[in-house]
Amino acid sequence: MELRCGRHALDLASPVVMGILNVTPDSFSDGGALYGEGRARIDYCLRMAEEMLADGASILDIGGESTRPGAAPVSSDDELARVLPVVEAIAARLDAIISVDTSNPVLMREAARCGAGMINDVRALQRDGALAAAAASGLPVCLMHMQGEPGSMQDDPYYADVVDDVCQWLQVRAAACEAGGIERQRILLDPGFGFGKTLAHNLALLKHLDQLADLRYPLLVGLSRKSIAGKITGKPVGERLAASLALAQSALDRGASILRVHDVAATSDMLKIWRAVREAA
Ligand code: 8Y7
Repeated sequence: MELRCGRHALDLASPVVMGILNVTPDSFSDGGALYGEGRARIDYCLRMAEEMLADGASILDIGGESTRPGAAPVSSDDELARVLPVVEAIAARLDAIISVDTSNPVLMREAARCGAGMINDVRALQRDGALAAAAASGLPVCLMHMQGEPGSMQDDPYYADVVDDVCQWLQVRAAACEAGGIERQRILLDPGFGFGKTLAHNLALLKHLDQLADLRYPLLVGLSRKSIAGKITGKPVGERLAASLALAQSALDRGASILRVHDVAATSDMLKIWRAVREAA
């Protein structure tokens, strides 16, 4: 299946890697190393983007709002100022599909105008005006499940049946988006690992990801360096690569199409092996 992402086409017949490019000052896994000022910050982002593309990323996900539990909210103006110059610079210089990680309808419109090819919204277009902005952009949208809001989502997550609940919720959101003018063929779904979920919830969602795949929308998953890896291995964020690769491979086996990751080179190698085994006689 081919996804139209602005001026690019994305072939999802085989799974692909989405590289994470955080432009927040407090991104948890890189300690905000990306954050600088002005030209230096944009040049740093360009180098990171180039490296991720060379390492095998098909999509770059650029976000300016940290969704880490307890992170400070960012104003719309600050979010635009962080993200747009980077989208613009990458779109002008690199042949990349740029995904913009935002819940902000103003940024959705502006990013589409600057050359973004996808919208990734952890709030599944529930903010006022977001659905209309995404519809007008003509771009594919990733609808992610989250229980609660980033500040409090890990306090006491509860589900009657996490797999059924998440599948049903995403189906309802997808239907609302289709009714609002977003064609079915540009909708992607994501169970939102770590967003209002205990370890048991995350593991159940991963084990039964095929049930979400059965809804017949392409699936995007973000498992890279997350607490699920930390809780099982006891390792800190910087030492979760092997665990993250194992999680990603489990997701591939159950129908994931896009892997949202920090470690693009390692994930691309894993994906090559996975593909070779799948295509073997
Ligand atoms: C996800 C995500 C994050 C995810 C999608 C992190 C922005 C936290 N996680 N977007 N964003 N899916 N679609 O650890 O799982 O990267 S931020």
